[in-house]
Amino acid sequence: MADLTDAYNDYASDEIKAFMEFDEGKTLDLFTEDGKILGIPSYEDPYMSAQFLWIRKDWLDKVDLAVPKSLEELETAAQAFVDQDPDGNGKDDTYGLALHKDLISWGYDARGLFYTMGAYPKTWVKGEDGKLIPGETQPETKEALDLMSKWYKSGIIDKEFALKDTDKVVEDIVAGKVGISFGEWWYPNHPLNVSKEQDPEADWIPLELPTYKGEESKTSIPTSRIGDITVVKKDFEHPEAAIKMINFYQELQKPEYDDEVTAENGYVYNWFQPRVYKPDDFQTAFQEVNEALDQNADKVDSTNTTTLTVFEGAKKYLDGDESMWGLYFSRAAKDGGWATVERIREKGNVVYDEFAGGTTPTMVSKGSSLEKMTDETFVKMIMGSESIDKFDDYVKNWSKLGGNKITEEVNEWYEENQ
Ligand SMILES: [Ca+2]
Repeated sequence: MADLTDAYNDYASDEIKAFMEFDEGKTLDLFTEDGKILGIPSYEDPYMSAQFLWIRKDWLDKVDLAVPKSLEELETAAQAFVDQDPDGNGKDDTYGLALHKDLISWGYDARGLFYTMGAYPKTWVKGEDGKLIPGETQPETKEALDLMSKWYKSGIIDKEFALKDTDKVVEDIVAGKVGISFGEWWYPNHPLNVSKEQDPEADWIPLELPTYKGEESKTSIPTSRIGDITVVKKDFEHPEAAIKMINFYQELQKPEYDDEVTAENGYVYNWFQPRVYKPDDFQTAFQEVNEALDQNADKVDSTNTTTLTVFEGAKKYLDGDESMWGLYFSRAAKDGGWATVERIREKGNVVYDEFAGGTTPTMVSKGSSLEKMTDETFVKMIMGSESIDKFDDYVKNWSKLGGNKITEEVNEWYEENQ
């Protein structure tokens, strides 16, 4: 691959350079070897993956409980959602915490609960000795599974969770069967908006991860949410051409070109590869939209397309268009989803998943069977069909069946790339 260092330094626009600096150059560093830039990555704000929780405030009010701050208080609320008929229909038909068969997934899963307890299964966090450790085999993970098995017994976790996929859990959320879900900032956009449509009383609010043993909890976030990477063939005569194209496509994404950049005008390459996206578009939108709303402005002036979309939706919502609630409450509201992401960012309550090295050789040969063993063992332990005391056996098996080798490979990568 061609060395793009000079081309980048000489030709990349100030905006592209600002994109690369958004995460202090962390992502660009992944594609830099011996000081040479070999690829220009497009990446997203890793805080988009921050886990927190959504809870029904109207149910808390019904069972006469304050907004929970600690894990113990969350447990009390969740149990009340099981026992005290929060939907008031006289039937024993609600449960506490949304969960499904994939405990570590992309939504309505157990990541937020694990992170609350300092457990980081299926991520690689830096240990005290500076080496990366696999979260799934650590004692904190055992502790979290133990708590979940207790919650399964007490009905906080649905008895059918192991038979449910994300669609089924979403059905429960929408149908008013469950009052708490760990997850991300975008939930209001779907499915919480549908929950509100079904039941206008459904008042979902976001909360940062509860405290645990008196300490603030830290969500895991990836080192980087990498998209496409632009590279140039070695010995290509004009490596700067790639940089110029990146500049060009970035420029074209600006709202001022919206009328011009249409298929009729020949712009049919909207998904062409060298697009580098603004990593902080949601953060920028949140700030700009709130500044404009605070000043009662009718318009928002921005080169960030997301700002324009969010402002328009927020205005409509504030003028009474309920169909815009999801967009408003996920992206703009000061007590909404993205606002919670910003609070987590300000406090720095994150633990990075430090491994960004792709798939190691032993992951290729053993990774999927190890994951399967992990998933099955954890679900069995929660359901009580396998004792938590067997966790140490699980760790031994995991290590022996390829886990130790994978850990070595991951740390070899880390030594070369940190
Ligand atoms: Ca009920």
